[in-house]
Amino acid sequence: MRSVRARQPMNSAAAVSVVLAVLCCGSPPRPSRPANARPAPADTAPHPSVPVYGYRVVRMFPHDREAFTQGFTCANGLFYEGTGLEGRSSIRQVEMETGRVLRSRALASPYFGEGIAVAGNRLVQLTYTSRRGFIYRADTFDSLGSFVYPTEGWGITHDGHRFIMSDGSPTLRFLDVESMAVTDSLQVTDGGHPVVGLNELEYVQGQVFANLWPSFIIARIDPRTGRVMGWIDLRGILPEEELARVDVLNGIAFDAMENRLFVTGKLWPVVFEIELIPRP
Ligand SMILES: [Ca+2]
Repeated sequence: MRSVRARQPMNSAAAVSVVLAVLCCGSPPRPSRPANARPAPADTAPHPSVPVYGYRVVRMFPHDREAFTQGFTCANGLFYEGTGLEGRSSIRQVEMETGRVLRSRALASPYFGEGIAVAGNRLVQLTYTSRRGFIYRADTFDSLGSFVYPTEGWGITHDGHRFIMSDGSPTLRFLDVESMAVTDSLQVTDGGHPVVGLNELEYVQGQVFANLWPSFIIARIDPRTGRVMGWIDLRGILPEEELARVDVLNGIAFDAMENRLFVTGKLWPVVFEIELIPRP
């Protein structure tokens, strides 16, 4: 299954049309995908009763076009990024202003790197189908061990007390920060309907932001109830001419110190700092 995502980068234009259909019609055609591909959020019709946000680009930062971004976060004035694909997976410390990789550590095959989160001086990295995660010192990337979990690994974030992880289904799981054991789980719903495709995560001021694979849409989730409290629509953030060269939106980072929100994606040329604009 992992080769599907590796060898068949998602067609962003197709995803946009799917999401557009969802937003406009509520009953979109299913995209043509291999039977074993990950689920699309075609069943995830943003509920009209919750706010929809557009965006304003505040600033753009360089991003490595070769980085198949699977995890993205912000700590200590730096970006931390996890990249995927077998043989190309890594964790990175990145200087915000320049995009320069200050430190990196490769993840050996056959592991396929996925989401990352930083808690204190620990960086946690998930893998796609191996059901094993890795723990590193966030400052040196020295190994601190590994842990196992019962599902695929997609996204992970830290809410100050627990890790929260996704596996592409509507379920978020909560992990104890010391034992890394799953202690709780939650179904994410919108208008009573499960929300599939939850991918890269970021804890932002009491909510879990999750970008939905494969789309330009972010769900704002109440981590107490699982309910979607709002949708962020990032369609149009990349110029048309870039869409054929990149893969999907897959990175949300929040700088809690300066209240800055960043997004990027797989093979994207830039990181966008954005401000959310409520739509009437
Ligand atoms: Ca993140």
